[in-house]
Amino acid sequence: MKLYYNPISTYSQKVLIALYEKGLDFDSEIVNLMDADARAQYREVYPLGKIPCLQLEDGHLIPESSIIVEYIDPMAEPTLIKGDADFRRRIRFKDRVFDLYLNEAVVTLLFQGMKPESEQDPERIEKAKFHIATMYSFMESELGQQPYANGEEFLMSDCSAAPGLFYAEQVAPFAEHKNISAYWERLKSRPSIARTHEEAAPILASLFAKDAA
Ligand SMILES: N[C@@H](CCC(=O)N[C@@H](CS)C(=O)NCC(=O)O)C(=O)O
Repeated sequence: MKLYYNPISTYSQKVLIALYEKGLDFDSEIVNLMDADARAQYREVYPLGKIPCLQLEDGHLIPESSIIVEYIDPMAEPTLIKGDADFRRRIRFKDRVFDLYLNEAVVTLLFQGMKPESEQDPERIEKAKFHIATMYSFMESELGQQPYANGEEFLMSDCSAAPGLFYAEQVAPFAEHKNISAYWERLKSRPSIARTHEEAAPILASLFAKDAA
């Protein structure tokens, strides 16, 4: 199987974390979303142009990060979506809200912050800040009771939380939230997550160098 992705893309990182946790072999192709030609070329593969997307040997496509994690989950340990139907629902719920209200909101702040102030959208910024504050309050309370998003074990919901928190350190610092900070230290120390940071670092460094030029 082959993963279309980019090391700095949050949704790609979520899938990479799951693949690295499981030690699965896969081919990969980096899609440069900043390049119009590369974007057009990738739309020939997946018309929506979204990454990540997993392509199977027979050419079948599996887009959408959560669906990819669900697809690979039975292939190897550790299992990332487990338990009875209600517990699995809880894992999926956290995966959803981390995607929609943490990850999306953090990326909005990141992109808005790259624009000159006159081109920023105050309404989008305000909504993103509201979503992040609400998520931080929810996470701080939940993580007071348990080390990982859904309890004692690292699961799909943690794969989803990590990429948002990675960028949140810059645009929505959470140092005052002691439980989230401890959770982030716990996540960062996992080899799967550290590896995604190492792979993103050179691309992020070159982006910021261009910004500074
Ligand atoms: N719901 C999708 C979201 C994927 C997504 O928005 N990926 C971003 C990169 S992190 C992307 O492909 N953006 C390009 C675009 O929107 O055209 C998932 O979970 O995979």
